[in-house]
Amino acid sequence: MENREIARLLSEVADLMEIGAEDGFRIRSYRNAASTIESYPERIDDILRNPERKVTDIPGIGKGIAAVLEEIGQRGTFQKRDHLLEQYPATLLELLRIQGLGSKGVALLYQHYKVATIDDLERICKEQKLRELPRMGAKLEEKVLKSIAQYRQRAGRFLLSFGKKTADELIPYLSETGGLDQIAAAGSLRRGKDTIGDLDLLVTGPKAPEALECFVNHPKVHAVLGKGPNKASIQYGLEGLQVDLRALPHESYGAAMQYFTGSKEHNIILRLRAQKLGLTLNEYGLFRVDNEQRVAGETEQDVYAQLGLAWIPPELRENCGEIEAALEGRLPKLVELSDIRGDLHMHTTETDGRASLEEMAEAARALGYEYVAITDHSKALAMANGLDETRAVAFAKRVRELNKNGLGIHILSGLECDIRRDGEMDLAEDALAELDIVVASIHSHMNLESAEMTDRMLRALESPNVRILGHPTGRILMHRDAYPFDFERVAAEAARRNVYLEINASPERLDLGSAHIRTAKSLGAKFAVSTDAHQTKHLGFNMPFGVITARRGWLEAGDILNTLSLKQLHEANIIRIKV
Ligand code: DGT
Ligand code: CA
Ligand code: CA
Ligand code: ZN
Repeated sequence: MENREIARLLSEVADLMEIGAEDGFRIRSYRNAASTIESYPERIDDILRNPERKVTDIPGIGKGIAAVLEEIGQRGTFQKRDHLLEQYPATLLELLRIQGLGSKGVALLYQHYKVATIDDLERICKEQKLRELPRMGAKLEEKVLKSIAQYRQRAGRFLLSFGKKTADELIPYLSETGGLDQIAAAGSLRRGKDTIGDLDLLVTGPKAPEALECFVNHPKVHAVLGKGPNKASIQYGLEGLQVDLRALPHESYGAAMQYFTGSKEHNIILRLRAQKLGLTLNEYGLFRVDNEQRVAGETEQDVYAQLGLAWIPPELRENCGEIEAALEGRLPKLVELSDIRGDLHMHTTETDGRASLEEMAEAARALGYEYVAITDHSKALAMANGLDETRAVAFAKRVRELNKNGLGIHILSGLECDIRRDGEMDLAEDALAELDIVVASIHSHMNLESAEMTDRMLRALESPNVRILGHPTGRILMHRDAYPFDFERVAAEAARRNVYLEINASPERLDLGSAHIRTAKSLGAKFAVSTDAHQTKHLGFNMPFGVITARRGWLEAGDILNTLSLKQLHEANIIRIKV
């Protein structure tokens, strides 16, 4: 079993224990183990099978969890889980994803009304029976119904990062067939959408039929949905992501990439344009209508060029003005990963990160960065052992010392300072003033009314020490929507006060998203693309998702703070680097 699957079993059990109101300490031990295992670099299965190794050597894995892991290794499940699944239907786990209920609410609904599925829950709300339960009311019914609608909308979608990982497993696997000319991902993955519905892969080459065969026989295939001479579809892995693979003739590769990259809306406009020019465009090529002669197809560049257009980067292909811009020669020169000179949001073991400052610095140096800001949490996040004023000031001093000796990369002393409910900074301004850079973020009281939330954020922007507004909308993809607030007012005010809006690159957030980025840019705002790394590997893994999101927001390098060199940051007086 893969680590990811083991982690899922453990965290599901923790969820069920929570529904059963079991001991919090034990629940936490399952959760911690799940998160450790999920990101553990070695396969737990391999360690279990090696008589010379012990899983208890892994930090955070005690004897109790070790026994559970042994059992999972032997029979794919464990006693505690079996026992819970006798008590509760597994479908309750899905109910936990509906906002507003929590484990206590789910337990109550199950005890009173035997609510076990989303459909049951919807019915109870519509029949106005939820409000009859203790501490629940009509307002909650409304909220739950709204949340159910949102849940259904996003069900069946997957994070972009998950699509990327899957493509990174399948593409090398298929390449091993040999005899392929091209193999690539198209669809929403190539456009960099924050979530994807399915994965679309294309191959060309003499051995493409063999690749299709190989594809449906991949060991992680959960189900084969269809297979023909030129196309196959599978459900991949436990999560069941659908993957479509299409085999095409070499001369159609560009046209097929164009067609299957989409978006559908972009393609519709493109086909209309072809028609106007007496051409017809499909996945096999661009053809003249009168004599059916092929005018383009082998490369995307040719297809766009024959339509009188500059090649349009996939991230822009959403029919949001990109075709007009291409026609008029005013496509933006989008920011690229190689433009990024540093990372301005990350955590260390000082708070809830997994690596030390030195380890993070070294990993960032290896990525070729010139600088990083270490931005641990502030004291309001007591669970994460957030920094108070004394620790923050001491940290700033420590960083100044470190930079004297030099770690091969410049360290900026930073803080991710909580924005309190009233918009005040969690730490006193004179302490914040000691730091090189302050990211201000909301981590609490996320259920305020729109007006109150807007005031809170405007108030936060007044702090003279805040340079970046962290994950500005608070969304968690497929879990939590952006909180309601007047985004345009906040973005305009941020622009006026020279506060940069974060594009948080962690794949669960991607916050700001592309629509907000475009709105903010039109209001004069500037941005920072940051990883919010909590361990070394996030630094390199997250950043491309942030950059692709920035590109979807039409951003150029000049819109982004961390494309500047340290010298430029210093000279522009954006960051007063303290020495
Ligand atoms: P997804 O999978 O929901 O995240 O989004 P896409 O964009 O990957 O959509 P998908 O997988 O249904 O199709 C891939 C691309 O193929 C799509 O972006 C455009 C093209 N395509 C698929 N079906 C149609 C269609 O009926 N008409 C047109 N014009 N293009 C289509
Ligand atoms: Ca797709
Ligand atoms: Ca598809
Ligand atoms: Zn953070």
